[in-house]
Amino acid sequence: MKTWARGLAGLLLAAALQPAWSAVEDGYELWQRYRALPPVTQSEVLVRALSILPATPMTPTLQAAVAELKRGVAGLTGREPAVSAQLADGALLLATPASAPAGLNLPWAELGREGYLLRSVKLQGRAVTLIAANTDIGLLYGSFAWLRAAQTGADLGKLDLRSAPRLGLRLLNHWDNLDRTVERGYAGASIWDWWKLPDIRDARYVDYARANASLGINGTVLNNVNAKADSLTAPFLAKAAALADVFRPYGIRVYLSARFSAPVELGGLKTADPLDPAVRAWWKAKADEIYRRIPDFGGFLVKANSEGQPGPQDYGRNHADGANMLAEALTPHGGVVMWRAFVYAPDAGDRAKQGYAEFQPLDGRFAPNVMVQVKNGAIDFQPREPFHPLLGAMPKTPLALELQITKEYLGFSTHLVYLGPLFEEVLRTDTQRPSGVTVAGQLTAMAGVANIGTDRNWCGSHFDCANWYAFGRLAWNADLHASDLAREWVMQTFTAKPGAVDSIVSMMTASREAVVDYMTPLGLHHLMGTGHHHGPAPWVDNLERADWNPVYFHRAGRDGIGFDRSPRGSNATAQYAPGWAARLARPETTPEEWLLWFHHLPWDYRLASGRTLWAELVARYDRGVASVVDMRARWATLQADIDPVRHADVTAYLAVQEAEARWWRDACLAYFQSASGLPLPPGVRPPERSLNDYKALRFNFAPGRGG
Ligand code: BDP
Repeated sequence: MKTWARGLAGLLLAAALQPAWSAVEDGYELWQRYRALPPVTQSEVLVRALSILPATPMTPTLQAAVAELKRGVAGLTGREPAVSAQLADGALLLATPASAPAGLNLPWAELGREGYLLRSVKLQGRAVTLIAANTDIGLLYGSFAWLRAAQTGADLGKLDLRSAPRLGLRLLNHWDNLDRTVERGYAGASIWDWWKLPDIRDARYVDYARANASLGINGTVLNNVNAKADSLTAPFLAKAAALADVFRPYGIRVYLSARFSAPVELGGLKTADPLDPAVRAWWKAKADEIYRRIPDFGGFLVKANSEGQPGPQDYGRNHADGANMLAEALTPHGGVVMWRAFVYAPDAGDRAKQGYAEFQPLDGRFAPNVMVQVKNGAIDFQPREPFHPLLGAMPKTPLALELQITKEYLGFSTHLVYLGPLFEEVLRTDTQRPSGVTVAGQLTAMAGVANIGTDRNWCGSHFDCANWYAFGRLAWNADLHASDLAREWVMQTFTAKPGAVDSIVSMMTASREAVVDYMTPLGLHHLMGTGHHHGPAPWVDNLERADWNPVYFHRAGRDGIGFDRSPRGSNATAQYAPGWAARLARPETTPEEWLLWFHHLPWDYRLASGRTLWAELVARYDRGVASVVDMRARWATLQADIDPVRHADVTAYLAVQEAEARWWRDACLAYFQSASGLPLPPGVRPPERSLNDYKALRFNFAPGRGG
């Protein structure tokens, strides 16, 4: 070979060995990128997916499953499998009990309506992979599971995997307004283009459905819990129906947030009293109208008598009266009501106690198709909260757990905070009602407040998509581990290179503890800026309602810091099961992570570390900042492993996060020092600016305030 030709061949070889970054690595494809696998894995996938043998009859859902398998295999291997009616070696065989070849003895009953089984078998002498389920939606979930297995290093020749969700309802809650603003949205505008619907159906709706179905999410509440009655008018129902049509093949039902006063606003009635026959008739007629348009409509989500929303208490009725009226209207159609327990009245004592106080006595009084939807903690989606005392305390009422995927209080979409560990922490907590029954064990449904918007990468940052992913996977199976989910997500989203995967997973798993440390360590909570919740503002004490002020929550002064919820204080601890109540009543037995949530302690109180409370607080703020510095350094080492565009995006975001973590640390220490009157421990860096400088900062146009 001529020298120049050898040179060229060398160059070409070098180019071939370089990871082939695609021009479209902008995050849009989420964890469904299906980029070419390394050659060895590629041939492994190829021999297992030479052809697809679909079940019959061919429904739209099955079509979606086959299309996804084709798309996935084509992307991963460069060769699209043929769809065939012949059983051949290397076939992916999609089977339901009706279409399965004779002689297959499978545990169909255990798969339920939505579960699936993946198994490598020999059938009539052929080596095939079975994707089996009782329904077409089970087959769709199974197809996604097979694609996940192919991308995350499973041995595709020895598959034997069975999975069925324990929770029947796994939902996203969109806090999207009809004008396309999004309450607590940090990823652009609402993806629902209400104005152009129902005629224009954005292609993005299909990709939204594919992403959700790949996780097993089977419902979506389209509009904000702070609802406008307009969402129940005929034009908007037509728009919701168009979305429902797009989502139906993917097993996703549409739900709406309902405004309790709609009979007055839309129906011209004088009252929305749930015991008034005319009001009941109005809701029945409305439900009938909705089901005429959306035959598989899921039901209503309701925020009532909370933060100014109308509700049954406006008429001297209780939450059960309100919820049961809506339930009655939905019952003939099989719909459900998800009635939120996020309520707190002004000046009614400890805000953390109010949800339990209003709802627990109503246990047993709700109609069977009502679920009470409870946030994971009793205040509001903080970086860390103890589990909500209602979880486990309403044994006669189906409970839905509400988690927030959008990071309202955790640095919006600019901070890298992987929420898997937060979700796992609450799901795994033993409620002791009775002992050994975890929060997950008390649930009927899970709802995640979505972080999705029109941003090209869907969630406002690449890493925030991992939170959507982790929520969906945990809603399907709460026994999964956050770190395993991070690994799956990284392998599908960024790279499968082992060292890089480990590095990114460790960044992700450390990130939740980091944000707790640099924002609200040791059980502190709600120190965020007024209204928008951006940045530190522990000094705020002038808001209309006491329980909107950070000073109400931390109570820092010369004598110490923390909210006394022990029996000597508000006695919120008594709302927990006796074992927990006894533990939480005393600071020595309260988990240190929750210490200042439950106790007001002197600054010289000694912690397990041997440090005083003041020194520990300072150390935690410092640890949080150090952890972000470490994340940044790790990410910098990954430049060769990640495509340049996304690597640069994350690099820029981490710089913002580090600056804001320092700001949080400095502003909080400056303020708490002014409260404690204590000097900083020796060697500790003083805050960069004066407390007054931090107090003077304003963020008038911070995102997420909604319309
Ligand atoms: C808080 C949000 C507010 C929501 C409210 C809710 O700040 O925007 O409307 O919760 O959950 O987290 O209803």
